[in-house]
Amino acid sequence: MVAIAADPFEFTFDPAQTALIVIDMQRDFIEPGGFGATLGNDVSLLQAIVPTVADLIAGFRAAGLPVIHTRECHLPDLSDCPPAKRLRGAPSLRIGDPGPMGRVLIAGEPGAEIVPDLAPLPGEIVIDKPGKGAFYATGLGDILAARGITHLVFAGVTTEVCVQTTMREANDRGYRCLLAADATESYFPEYKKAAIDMIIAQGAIVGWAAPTAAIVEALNG
Ligand code: TIU
Repeated sequence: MVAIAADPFEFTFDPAQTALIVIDMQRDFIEPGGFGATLGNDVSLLQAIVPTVADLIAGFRAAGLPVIHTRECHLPDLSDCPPAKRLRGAPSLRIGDPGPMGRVLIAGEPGAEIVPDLAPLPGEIVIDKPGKGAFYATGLGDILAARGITHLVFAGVTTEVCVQTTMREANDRGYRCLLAADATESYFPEYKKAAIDMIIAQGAIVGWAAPTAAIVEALNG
């Protein structure tokens, strides 16, 4: 077992039963002209964590542990995109509309790809998900069960939307969940802080949080 100094208390795990889940580090959320920007957000905040997420991924790869990437995106015919999602609010472009990085949030379009600095290696698992949570309507649960994974480390965007939703899904399924606090970001810094506070409150009611450097050192130290 390995131990990491974490909030609200030490996180212990067997590396052989641990995987990294990198949530939605896609051009559509991180680059101008994509889904995040169409919702009115400043994407530069999210760009800033790319090197830290790269360090975390490198640490898992160096330790020979699984790296699982997710992408929020929809089928080209939008059959997996509820109208309640597509018609929400007043974005400048809706899901499926043509934009500067292809059709917004559609699988196979340039905007739905993971940013080049964090590109999955051949053989790494990539989960396309229609919802905010990575367990909903995907094979993630079966993939983790087949590999005997019991502990999950999380990174990616955005903290209070897809990352928190997925951590809550995982927590309810019995996984022990650690968030790499500097490898996740929100368009709203106050929501990032609030999400982490909620996750670790009440004795890790959803999970733990620790810095990337501590996680990488524990894996490879
Ligand atoms: N809008 C926002 O903050 N997030 C999303 O729509 N998806 C993810 O968090 N990936």
